[in-house]
Order: sequence, then C-alpha cells, then structure tokens
Amino acid sequence: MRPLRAAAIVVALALLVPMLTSGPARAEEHTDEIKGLAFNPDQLSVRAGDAVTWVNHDSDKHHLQGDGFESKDLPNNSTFTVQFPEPGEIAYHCTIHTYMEGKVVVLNPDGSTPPSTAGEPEAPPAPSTTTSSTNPPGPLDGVPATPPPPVPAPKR
Ligand SMILES: [Cu+2]
Repeated sequence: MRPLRAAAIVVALALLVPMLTSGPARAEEHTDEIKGLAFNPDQLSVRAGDAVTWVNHDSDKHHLQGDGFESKDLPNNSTFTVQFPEPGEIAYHCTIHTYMEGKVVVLNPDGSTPPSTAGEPEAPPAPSTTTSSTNPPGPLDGVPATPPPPVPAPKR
C-alpha cells in the first residue's frame, strides 16, 4: 500500500503545482485547422497573450490576412502562428479564397469580455443639454429687461 500512497501524494502535488504557478500571464497555444477550404473553427476565443497556430491540411495553398497580421503562402502541412497581446476582435480571411473568413475573439487576460467587443457598438448617448424653442430664456412679455438701478453704497 505504501507505493500507492506515495503515488497519490505525487498526483496531489502535480495537481497543486499548476494551481499555484498559474497566473494571468500564462499564455496558451490554440490550434485552428484549415480543412476543406474552411477554418475549423471559424471563430476562436482566446485570452490576451495567447497564440493561435493555423495548420493547413488542404492540398490548396492558403494565405491568411487579418487585422495586423499576414502570413505567407501556406502550402499543405505548413503552419502559421500569431500571438494576440491585446483584447479585441480580429477578423481574418484567406487572400486566395476570399470567401474563407474567420475571427479570433481575444478576451481579457482573466477571460472576461472586453467592453469594446461586448456587442455591436452602441449609439452615442444623447447630449445632456436640451434645447427648447417653446420657452426661450429672456424677459417676460411686457417686463423690460432693464437691470435694477444701482444701489448706492451705504454711507456712514
Ligand atoms: Cu485559402
């Protein structure tokens, strides 16, 4: 029984160590397969700092281009890796097969969705100052807008 117990402790430690050492800076590698003239998956969620590697399984060459990056021609079985340090949504496509489109959603390092990608951009809020033509500022009808006569300074 002793070897089993020792093994159990080793397993427990092996589970514990990654929990202690993991932090927000731990980058992950993601793989996106190019198969059948399509990206699989065509939308990938990663965290800021993660990297995505595309692998071309097609006999056709592909050539990826996206916001801020571009590959070379990728023949069969070649790979292309991009690191995404900033949160945001990065659309990309194949310049050879322009109908091949994909998107990488880069979340915050803690996995939360950055505000700028939470949805469609909303219309800017209405200005807080409102103008009304029915009640213009000014003197009331019939009342002259003359200032009151100056009050003489009190004398001693
Ligand atoms: Cu292509």
